[in-house]
Amino acid sequence: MYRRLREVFCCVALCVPWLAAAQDARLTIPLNSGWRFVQQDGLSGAQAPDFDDSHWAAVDVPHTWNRLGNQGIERSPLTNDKQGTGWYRLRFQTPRAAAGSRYFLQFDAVGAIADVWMNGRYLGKHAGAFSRFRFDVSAFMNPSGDNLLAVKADNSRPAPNATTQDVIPLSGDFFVFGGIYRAVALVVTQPVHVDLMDFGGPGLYARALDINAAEAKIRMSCRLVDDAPKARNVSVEFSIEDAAHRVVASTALKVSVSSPAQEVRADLSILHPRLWQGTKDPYLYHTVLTIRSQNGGVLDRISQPLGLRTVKFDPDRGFFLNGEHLELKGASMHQDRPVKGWAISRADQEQDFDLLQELGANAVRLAHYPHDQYSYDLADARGIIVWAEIPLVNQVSFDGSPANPGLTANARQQLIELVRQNYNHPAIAVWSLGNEIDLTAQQTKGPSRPGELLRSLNALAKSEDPSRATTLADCCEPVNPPHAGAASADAAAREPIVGIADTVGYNRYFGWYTGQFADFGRMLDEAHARHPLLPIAVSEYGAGAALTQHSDDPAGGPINPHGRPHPEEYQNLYHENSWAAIRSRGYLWGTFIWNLFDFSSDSRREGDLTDINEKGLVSYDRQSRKDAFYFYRANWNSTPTLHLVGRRYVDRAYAVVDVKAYSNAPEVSLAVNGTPLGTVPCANGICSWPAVHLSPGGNELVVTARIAGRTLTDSMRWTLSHSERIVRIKAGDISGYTANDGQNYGSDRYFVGGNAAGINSPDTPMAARVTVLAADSALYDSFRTGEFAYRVPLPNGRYRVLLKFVEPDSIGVGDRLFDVVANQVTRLDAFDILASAGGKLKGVERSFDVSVSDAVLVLAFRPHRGDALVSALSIAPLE
Ligand code: GCB
Repeated sequence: MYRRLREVFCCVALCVPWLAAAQDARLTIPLNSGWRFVQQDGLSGAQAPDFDDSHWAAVDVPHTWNRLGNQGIERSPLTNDKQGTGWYRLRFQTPRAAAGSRYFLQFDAVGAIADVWMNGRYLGKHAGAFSRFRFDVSAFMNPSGDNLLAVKADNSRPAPNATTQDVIPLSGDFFVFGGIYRAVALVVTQPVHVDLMDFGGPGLYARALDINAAEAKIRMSCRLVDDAPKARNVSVEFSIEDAAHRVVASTALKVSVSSPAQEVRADLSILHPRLWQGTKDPYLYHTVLTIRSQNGGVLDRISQPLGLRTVKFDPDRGFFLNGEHLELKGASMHQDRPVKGWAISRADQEQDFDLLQELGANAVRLAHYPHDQYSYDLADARGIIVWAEIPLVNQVSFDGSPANPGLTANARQQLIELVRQNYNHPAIAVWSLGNEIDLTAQQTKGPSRPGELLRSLNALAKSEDPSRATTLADCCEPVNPPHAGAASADAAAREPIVGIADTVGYNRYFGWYTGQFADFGRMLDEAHARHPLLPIAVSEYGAGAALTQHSDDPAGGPINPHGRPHPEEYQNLYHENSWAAIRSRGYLWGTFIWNLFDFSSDSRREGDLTDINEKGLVSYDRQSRKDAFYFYRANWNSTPTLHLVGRRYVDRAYAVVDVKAYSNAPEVSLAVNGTPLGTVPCANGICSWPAVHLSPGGNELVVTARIAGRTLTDSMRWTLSHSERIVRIKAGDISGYTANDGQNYGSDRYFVGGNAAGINSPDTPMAARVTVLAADSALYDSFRTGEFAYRVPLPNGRYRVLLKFVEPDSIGVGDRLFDVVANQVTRLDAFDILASAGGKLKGVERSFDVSVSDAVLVLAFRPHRGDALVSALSIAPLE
């Protein structure tokens, strides 16, 4: 009883520092407030205690000097993308502690290299922006009790001869924020303590040797150190507590400890163990290690999470948790936010996990580097399976040569840190060695050769943690014949990396960067056939979406993946198709959407944002869930979901529209302006009402459904600010256009057949773009071509049809001839754009009048020679 009371007391003591001090157990003092900061390259001498920092800014950590990513197509003046050095200084008092206490500085992460001084003396360097690191500062504390801590943080852009030249990541589609962007603490221990100098790890590790219904055998090991001059005997108590903190297993050993860290282990067993079962039951035990002196006093005590589970990857059947198949539906996340950058709070991380769970995901890829410990804690507590990774991204050298010893050492260090710091998290299923390390093909020194480094990292991960599988994310596996997404020309220049790790994830973007939606399933099947023994996952797939850019039909024009616009509706189409390809492939061990959140990337000028990758299902500020978020919610989450799609596209271009809702209801009813328009079944979360007629003015759309005995409703307002008798179409364009005369053209819509194309290909740089000679040249910059028709719904009546044409190709008169037939009557006969316009890239118009009597105008474009082509259609009533 006495002992139990002491344990309770020590547990309280861990949480309340002054009690801890009184008890002489470990004391963790946050050093987050009261820092001084300056961002200045080339500054020297700032580590000296008497350096004058009075003009520096007063800051608290977490902190970064960088600020990146804003709304709008211009970079905000508040942006700070400065990569270089920032200095931090903190004065603090030595806490009251027993004589002989040991002091450790603990940094949860500094971007990207930290040099640290205490009281003017150099403690050392840590290279790598994402891991926890510590210094033993016992010999550096000032006897006067006044201490000055100085930190130089350096996030110089990696380049040959830069300070970061051997620090991973060398590159990547994310910004490396500079500064002390996670917490700092001073840890005070007794001379006998659990080793804190173990690559930032907790010093206490546990793994299951065997788990069955009757018993779980757990091996606990710890690293003990005694910094006192002579060895002494201590009692090392290993115990396991259940979630209610009742001890369910324990053992104590008498150990003689001496200075170098020594490993002590014990095997414990839990009878009738309760498993950690993912979201179903994320039950957590805790391992507790208590070191006691011979008279029973607590010298050190730490606790770590313990979840009892087994994990298996099967090449044909996917992922198994505790022997049961579990379909892993996941998304990736980065760790940044507007203004705060990487200096995020626990509440931010909780919000991110809330959104992940609202989506219905049960897996997360914490990309592309170790995240804050708290994120892994959240995953443990909520039962989310984690893909954890080191920041080895895109390349292992600047010139394609194999990784040099410096970079190799850094990658190995960051991998050991990842594994040791996170070893005890049951949520982590797999260690990833890198991302798209096969991306860079022909470099100046020839093909990139990342294989050697990846193989050595794989062996290292296996020796650090034999219990977990490894993986890596591939972008560009060379295949023969090349699949639709692969750049075949440089395939030979890539060293194959698939198969180096135990499993693989494919990063693929069919219908975005490469190929068509339909290529995805085939590519996965081919990969599965090529690697029959390799468990494969989809580690990334995604498409950008801007909240303010919209399309009347996202299939109506090409998308420019690297530019603007990125209509929200395209992301919907992308995910509807991609998920359809993925969901049926039971051999995949997991799938991860790229990305749950928009994130900063300083090279991006896309959608309606600057410096942001907007493939998130949720906006950078977490305030807006994009429509595609609800598509997954409807498919993945059993919580009732009913969401009208397109609520941000309010001012509609067309009176006749398709209405769509995402829902997990079996059927949903729609009413527009109070008129019921029918109940439709929902398939794969999609419920559609084609050809809904809007009225001029405001339109109230309301959907209702019964889900699990509840009535759900959702509504939105769309306006039509012109007569339903006016239809203006910008052919071949995924987005609409307001002409110089104020007329509003919708994006390409009502077409049947043909292909969308443009005068300039989407990735033509601005300076190299050609323009059409016309009063409003933008109206001609896209077109539909081939043999095609438009079936335009219109109220019966008489209309004038105005068509706009341009000849984009270097062809001769007579090389492109086509008819335009309106409701069976030929209106343009063997029309020759070049001849009519008087030259290439010159706009030309033709108009004619038609009668509509069946509520539809069919305009057929029928080629005689070459392809038919039209740039814009304007249909307006005659009377
Ligand atoms: C990728 C990368 C990821 C990028 C993503 C994209 O394949 O792994 O870091 O952000 O593509 O959006 O292009």
